[in-house]
Amino acid sequence: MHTHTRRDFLKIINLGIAVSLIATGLLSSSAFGQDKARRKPNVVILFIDDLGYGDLGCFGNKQTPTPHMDALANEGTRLTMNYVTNAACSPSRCSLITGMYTQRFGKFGMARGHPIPHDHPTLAEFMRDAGYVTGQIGKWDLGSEGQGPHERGFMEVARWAPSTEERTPSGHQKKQPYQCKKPDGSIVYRTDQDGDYMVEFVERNKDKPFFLYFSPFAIHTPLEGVPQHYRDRVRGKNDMYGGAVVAVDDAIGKLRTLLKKLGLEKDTLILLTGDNGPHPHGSAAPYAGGKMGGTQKEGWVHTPGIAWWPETIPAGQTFEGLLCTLDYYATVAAAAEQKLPERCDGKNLLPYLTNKKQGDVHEFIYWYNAGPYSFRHLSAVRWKNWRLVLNRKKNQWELFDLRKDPLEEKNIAEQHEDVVKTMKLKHENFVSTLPALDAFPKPIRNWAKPPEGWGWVIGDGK
Ligand SMILES: [Ca+2]
Repeated sequence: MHTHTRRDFLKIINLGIAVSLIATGLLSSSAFGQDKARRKPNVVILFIDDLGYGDLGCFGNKQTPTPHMDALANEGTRLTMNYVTNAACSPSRCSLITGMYTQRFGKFGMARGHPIPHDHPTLAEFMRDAGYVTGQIGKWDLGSEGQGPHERGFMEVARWAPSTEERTPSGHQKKQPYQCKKPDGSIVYRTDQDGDYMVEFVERNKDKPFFLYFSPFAIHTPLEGVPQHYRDRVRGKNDMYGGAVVAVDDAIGKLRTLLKKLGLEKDTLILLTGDNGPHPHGSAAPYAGGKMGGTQKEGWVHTPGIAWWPETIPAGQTFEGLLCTLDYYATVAAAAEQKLPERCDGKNLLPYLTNKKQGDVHEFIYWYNAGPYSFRHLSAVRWKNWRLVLNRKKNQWELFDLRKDPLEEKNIAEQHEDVVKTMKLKHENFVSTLPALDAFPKPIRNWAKPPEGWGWVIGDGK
């Protein structure tokens, strides 16, 4: 009943928007007005936890079969210079959901529990207010208490399924986060459940524009509990990690199959990426680095990207321009034909993906962490083929040509003093635009989480 009430309300809201658009003449000049068969596009963001640049077949992986993500790449565009500006999990999610360099609101590093701005719409609030049904599945890991997905714009939130626990040999109870116990006592693998939630959301909302943020816990550690049938599909010994990737691919396959069945392929924009570089069992190839000990290298912040929107974004393309996940907000806003909020740092990718513009989307991309969690602080700049990074132990800037030296083995700062000077100056200028470290209160430990249980929280996202 609750759902129907809200849907009726939404119909009225949508009708109101349509009437006002017609009245102002906006609809007649829009893509929807020119082609009556065309509806406002659905948007799906597939944001995979710890997905490395080299973890997918379409990005060169030979061990792990990922046919569904490869199909998205073949039917869409691969983004080969796709960056997260603030790894790891929590700041990366804040970047995507706010479209802002998170340091602008005081989140200089991991800083779990640091609040996201109250006076700036999350992408979910933005899309809800644009007339979309907004849905979230999986891990949240951003904002402080009171800023859960169901409180910051997501109208339909999949509850976080309870984990099972087992007793270790030493007698401790240990959670099994990928093994979820259903009310009937049966066990379901969390990634399978996340895929089923995706199907439920799309089935429920197929007749209206929807925005889905799919952020599964996979392929984050612990590397355990992956069903054998997924592991069996991986070549080589790395089958627990690879099997987790295969399971994500199968979940995405459920979405692909459903979009095809419902005839929604041409009306749906999908953006896929990872929140940070891989666990040591994963692959950042051809780059080095990732989470744990690899946070100073390219592979921690350079993730695979795929943009898919049949008949709008051409099939089989590779886009090599520099871009970052801050651009996803701007791109989604453009797809929904909405004006971007003022404080967003990203740019609309659609002119680049449809070949109306060429080159780098951002001439420079910056990394700057400060405050606690210093072991993984990163100060770096990307420009053209260059990567300038502060070696924290030596307190000196090092320069690498990623095209010739993707593993960053040869520091060529001395041979290119002019390049170093330009990039250092740009980095200083960027840092000078950020607030002081002590301008915000310290993060609280009570961070926001999705509600626990089974099924959905359905409301107004407030
Ligand atoms: Ca992560």
